[in-house]
Amino acid sequence: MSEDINAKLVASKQKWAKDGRLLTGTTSRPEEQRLPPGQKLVTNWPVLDLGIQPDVSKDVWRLTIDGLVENPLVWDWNEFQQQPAFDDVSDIHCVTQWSRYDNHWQGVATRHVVELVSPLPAANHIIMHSYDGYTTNVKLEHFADVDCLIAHSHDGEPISREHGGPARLIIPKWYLWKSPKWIKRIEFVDADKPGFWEVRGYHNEGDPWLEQRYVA
Ligand SMILES: Nc1nc2c(c(=O)[nH]1)N[C@H]1C(S)=C(S)[C@@H](COP(=O)(O)O)O[C@H]1N2
Ligand SMILES: [Mo]
Repeated sequence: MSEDINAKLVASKQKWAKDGRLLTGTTSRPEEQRLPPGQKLVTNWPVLDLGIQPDVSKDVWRLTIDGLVENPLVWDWNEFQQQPAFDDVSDIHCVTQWSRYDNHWQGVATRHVVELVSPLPAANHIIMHSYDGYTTNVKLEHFADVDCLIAHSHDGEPISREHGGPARLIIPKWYLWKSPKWIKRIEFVDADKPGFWEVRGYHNEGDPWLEQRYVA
């Protein structure tokens, strides 16, 4: 991890986790409700990260997909663009309490990635690594969900550098810390490994409907 991460910001978020801030104690998903418990709707799009926003131009960008797979691969930007296009509209929910509805994402479906690389039977989790040193972990089945993608565009515009451009993951069913910006490597593994926030008190999964913000 780079040393220029914003240590103060990390420490204060870690304290929030420890104190269980923002928890409302909700444990079910009401059918009619769109806004998860404890969230507030926003129409802007806040920026949250470790304080480093790597400048990854498309000509140096590479995405490595490896680990326990039959066909590991490295894409440059052109190869990434040549993959079947996928687009989807989803809501985003950040653990710091804001939600934003109807985000239109365009990119490449994670299901397509899984089909291409062909995971070995032992692979059961995904570790995602970013250009700023950030990592986060999800189960393979969650990574491969129908609404997940490696996105290059948001609401019709290329994803800006501050929001993780040129490409970031989008895993809409989890809080947004599970959606790494500036994606660099997608690693298939046979044992779960908590990522940056998961070792600092955040929940290992992160379902907004179950308020899986922090570990109790
Ligand atoms: N590479 C990277 N991805 C990251 C982060 C980060 O620090 N680095 N922060 C996470 C967190 S905690 C949040 S809430 C979202 C914020 O995404 P946004 O800035 O586009 O709103 O990015 C997630 N992905
Ligand atoms: Mo976050």
